[in-house]
Amino acid sequence: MKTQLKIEGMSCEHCVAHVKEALEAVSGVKSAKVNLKSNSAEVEHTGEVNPESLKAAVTEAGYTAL
Ligand SMILES: [Cu+2]
Repeated sequence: MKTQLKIEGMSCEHCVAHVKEALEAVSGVKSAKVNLKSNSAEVEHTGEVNPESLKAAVTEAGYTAL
């Protein structure tokens, strides 16, 4: 499964790495592609992952996910 997220609050590649790490730490997430220019993330995960938990991980890392 794939989930697209809008990410707010990223300003540099460090932020991108931080968000990617946070998303990939969620159990059931296979990979996350985070794009600074489009302020978005594409997360590939198993069906057991609730999109809300992806947003929560981004929030915990200090950014905003929509
Ligand atoms: Cu940054």
